[in-house]
Parts: sequence; C-alpha cells; structure tokens
Amino acid sequence: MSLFTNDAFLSPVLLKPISSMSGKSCPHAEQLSQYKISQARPHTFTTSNGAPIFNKNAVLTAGPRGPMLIQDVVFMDEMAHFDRERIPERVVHAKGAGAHGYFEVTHDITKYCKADIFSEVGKRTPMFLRFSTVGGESGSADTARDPRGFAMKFYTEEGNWDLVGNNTPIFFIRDPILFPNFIHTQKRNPATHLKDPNMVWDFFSLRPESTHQVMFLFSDRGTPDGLRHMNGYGSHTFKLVNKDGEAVYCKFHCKTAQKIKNLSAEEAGKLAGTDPDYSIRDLYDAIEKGDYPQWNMFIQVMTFEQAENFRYNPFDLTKVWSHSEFPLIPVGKFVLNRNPSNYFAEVEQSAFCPAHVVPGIEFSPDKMLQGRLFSYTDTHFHRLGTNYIHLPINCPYRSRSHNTQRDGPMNFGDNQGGAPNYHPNSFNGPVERQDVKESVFHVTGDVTRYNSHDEDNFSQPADFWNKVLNKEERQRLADNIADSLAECKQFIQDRAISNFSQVSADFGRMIREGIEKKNKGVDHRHHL
Ligand code: HEM
Ligand SMILES: *[C@@H]1O[C@H](CO)[C@@H](O)[C@H](O)[C@H]1NC(C)=O
Ligand SMILES: *[C@@H]1O[C@H](CO)[C@@H](O)[C@H](O)[C@H]1NC(C)=O
Ligand SMILES: CC(=O)N[C@H]1CO[C@H](CO)[C@@H](O)[C@@H]1O
Repeated sequence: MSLFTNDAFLSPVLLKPISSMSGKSCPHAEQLSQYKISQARPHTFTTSNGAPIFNKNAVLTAGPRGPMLIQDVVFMDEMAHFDRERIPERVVHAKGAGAHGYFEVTHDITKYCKADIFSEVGKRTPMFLRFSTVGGESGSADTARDPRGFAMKFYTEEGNWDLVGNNTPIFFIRDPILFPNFIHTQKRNPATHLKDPNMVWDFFSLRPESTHQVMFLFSDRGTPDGLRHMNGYGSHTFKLVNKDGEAVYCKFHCKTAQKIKNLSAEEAGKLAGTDPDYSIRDLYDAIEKGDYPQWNMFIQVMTFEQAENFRYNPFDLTKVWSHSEFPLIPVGKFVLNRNPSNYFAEVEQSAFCPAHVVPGIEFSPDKMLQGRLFSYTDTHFHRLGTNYIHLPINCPYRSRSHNTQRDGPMNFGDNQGGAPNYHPNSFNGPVERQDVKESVFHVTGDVTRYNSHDEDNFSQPADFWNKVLNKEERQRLADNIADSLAECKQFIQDRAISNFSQVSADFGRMIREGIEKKNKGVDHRHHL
C-alpha cells in the first residue's frame, strides 16, 4: 500500500508551488517525484518494530462510532513517537541549511601546519557545512539582518576538525562571560515575548567594543543575498603547529567564489514576509542543478614575536588583522556538491564544536575562543544527548574513536566491543602517539577578572567608515541604524549616538538626522 493513497494527503494546498519564485522546474519542487522514480516499488508499511500493517487509515474501535481500544498498538506506536518528535532547537543559530562537499589543498602550508588535511597539494577531505542566522527561531526569516553562521566540519584522517565561524571576521564582544546576556538582548523580551530594540541598543551602547561588528551588521553586508554570496571567517586567532613543533598564530578566511551579493534593506524586509526560506531554497536548488558553490580558503599568519610586540591585542575578537601587514596566504578551496538527503538527520543533528581540533591546529589565548571551548559540547549533551558524537553526521568516520568512553543513553554501534575500558592496561587497548603532542607554551600573569578598559574600541570602526565605505554605503549604514534606534528611549539613542560620533562626527550626525526624519512620520514613539 502506498503512503499516499489517502486523499487527505493530496490537498490542493500542499500541491501548489509555494511561491512564484519556485516554479515547477525548480529542483526542490521535484524532490518527491525524484523519490518516486528512485523507489520503483513502495515498501510495505510497518510498525516501528518492523511488523507489516494492514490499515493505516483507521483506529481500532468497538463499533463504527467507537470508543477505541488501547490494544491498537499501531496507533500508539505512531502517536507516542510523534509526541517526542521535536528536540530543543539550538539556543542560537537555530535557522539553518547545510550541505556536503570536499576541501582540496591548492597551496602547500606544511611549513606552518602539520594537520593531515593540509598534508599535500591536491589532497581532498570530505566536509559538511551548515549556514545559519543567529537570533531567530528555527522558523524565522532567512533574510533577517543578522550575522550568518558558517560552520565547517572537516572529516580528516586524524579526526574531525570543526571550524565554527561566521560571515564576519569580528564579533560584538571580547569577553565570553557577556555572551548569554548579549544573546538575551537579541532574543525576546521576557515579559512581552517581543523583539525589543531597547534591549538591543541599551547593550550595544553600554558596550562600545560592539561598534565594529554593529557597523558591519547594519551595512549592506548585514543582509547577504542567500548563503552562497558571502564569505566565511574562523574569526578567532588560532595556532598552527608544524611537524617540528614550531607554532604561529593564524586567522582563517574563506572567500566566496560566487562574489559578494547583498540584499537592500527593503528587499530583505519584503522577502522576510513573502519568502522566509529564501536562502535555504537558493542553496538547495543551486546544488541540485549542479551549480556547486565554492569558497577559497586563506590564512593570515603572525609569529609569536610579532604578537608580543603588536600595537593592539591580537587575540581581541572585535578587531581584524591588517591585510597589508599580514597578507592572505592561499591554502585551498572547498566545494559544496551534495544536498543532505534528510534534513533532521544531517542538518538538525549536526553538532559543531570549536573544541574539535586535530593535531597541528590549536587554540590561541583569545578569551572568547576559550569560552566557546566549554559551551558547545555542553549544549550538545543537552540538545542531542551524551552519545551525539556517534550520530553518522558527527562521527569521525575516517579515523574512528578508540578510547575508554562507554555506555550512556542511546549508545549505538558495538560500544567498542570487548576492548578494555580502562587505561593503562596490558591487553592491547588503544595506545598514545608521541608525534601529536600539543605545542608547549608559556604563560604568566596575575589571575583576576580583567576589564578590557584599555582596549581601543573605535579605530577600526573609523577605518571601516573612512576607508571601506563609499558615500552611499555610509548613508545606508546610518539610515539602517537610525531605523532601528528610532524605536528606542531617548537616553539610549543619545548614548549610542555619542559612541558612533567617536567613529566619525558625520556618522553621529547622520544617525541623528535619520532618527528625526523617521520620527516625523511616526507618532507612537516612547519617550523617556
Ligand atoms: C563566548 C562566545 C560564544 C558562545 C558561548 C557560543 C555558544 C554557542 C552555542 C551554545 C551554540 C549552539 C550550538 C548547538 O546547539 O549546536 C552556538 C552555535 C553557533 N555559534 Fe556560537 N557562541 C559564541 C560565539 C560565537 C562566535 C564568535 C562565532 C563565530 C565566529 C560563533 C559561531 C557559531 C555558529 C556558526 C553556530 C551554529 C553552528 C551550527 O551550525 O550548528 N559563535 N554558539
Ligand atoms: C555589498 O556590500 C559590500 C560591503 O558593504 C559592498 O562592498 C558591495 O558593493 C555590496 N554589493 C552589492 C551588490 O550591494
Ligand atoms: C572600550 O570598551 C570597553 C568595554 O565596554 C570599555 O570598558 C572601555 O572603557 C572602552 N575603551 C576605551 C578606550 O574607550
Ligand atoms: C566616546 C563615548 O561617547 N563613549 C561612550 C560610549 O558608551 C559608554 C558606555 O555607556 C560610555 O561609557 C562612553 O563614554
């Protein structure tokens, strides 16, 4: 019996193309038809314990009008599983899309890094990439003004390496203790359950180190046109180690080969209503059509001596490294060439973690990176469970794990069979490898909670304003900020403008004018 013999499934609403942009010829609209072609004959319908089912259209009842019987195990089997279908969505980056592909080395960087993935030019490593927005729920609009997550998982022969980045080289804060509070301002007000610009701008203006990222966010690049037309960045400073144990600091850059394309604020706003899954569909269809998106990977390298003497903290995530002083060094490319065959299994259950590194790639002292090393596995245990790393999308299938971790809920596979579950042992349990020792480094300093008060918050934002943006782009940036800030209390506006004026007096003035212009047309402002 086919799954679709019940006419209720064939409602005209479900069969209608979902929008004018998704005509019949688009690959996503053909998915079910393709399945039908691949599955020449339907399987027999079964219960979860694999027993064939006679009728899936009616419950077991005593007489035609009921009541129903608790011995209808076909019903109970179905309903009890349905009742548990949802898992917690990601606390951030809940809305996303993912795809499979490969990374290929194009340039030799073995003098900096011994990681297996970079071992020779031409070497290919399978990968999975998940893109996301940050603040919205899993049903929120793709075109929101928000950073985009750019999470890469490389299945190397020496373990999985996760480079969990964004489409911005910088971030809003430089101390991880602020992250949960910062995110609360991006989410819903606890009383009204509404997005609340007062929360957003209160926080931004109280933490002026956010200025750089806020300017990126409210510029044209804050609303990328889909997921293929934006760059990805590791953002943090990392450490690369070569086979002689020599280390350098590094940043990762992934440049789109499709070139940067942004949506205007108007288009992005309109699409948020008419086509909230704009980016997911664009990625799916491009890959299905064989138009495989590609990014080119580069590194910037800084020696320990350079870092020691640098004019600002090279581990400050609110700042970039100058490209003229630390030029981009080409490394490789990656291509996304296969859509997931099941969204939940491969995308929703994918779990990326900055702590997942491989020999040759290590951490810098960046406090934000250090804070993230704890957070991700912790959330994965909650979101997916103790054995989330055994799931096919997460498991290091090219190296396999051999260790003394055992058991836990939903342990699947052979649980490492009869191998000793203690170490050391005399029975050929797994042994250590001498050549993968972490690099040795020296730290000193008084242990306390350091305020980042001596850090400069405005020089790089001023460079962005003066040297990167042209006249029209500056105007759009000021207008986009004004549109959002206009919803806030006067004292928050004043404080934010005072901060933006440190970037450029013009900038502050243009935002002020934008707010005044907007207020003329609006009468429901909430003054102090
Ligand atoms: C202290 C700072 C941060 C903390 C505590 C933090 C924490 C988290 C948490 C708990 C998740 C949900 C993970 C999951 O459910 O699988 C997440 C997702 C994510 N974070 Fe962060 N985050 C921080 C900063 C950053 C930064 C600076 C970046 C980028 C450079 C970033 C990129 C991402 C991405 C891309 C995802 C989504 C991963 C995916 O697609 O599954 N985060 N973060
Ligand atoms: C997208 O934004 C970037 C950064 O502001 C800008 O350089 C570029 O010209 C914009 N492109 C389009 C097509 O809007
Ligand atoms: C930069 O911002 C930090 C954090 O908000 C603040 O403590 C500090 O005083 C600011 N630095 C300068 C030089 O204004
Ligand atoms: C230069 C300037 O106006 N900076 C202000 C930005 O906001 C912080 C936090 O409120 C103030 O302390 C600064 O004076």
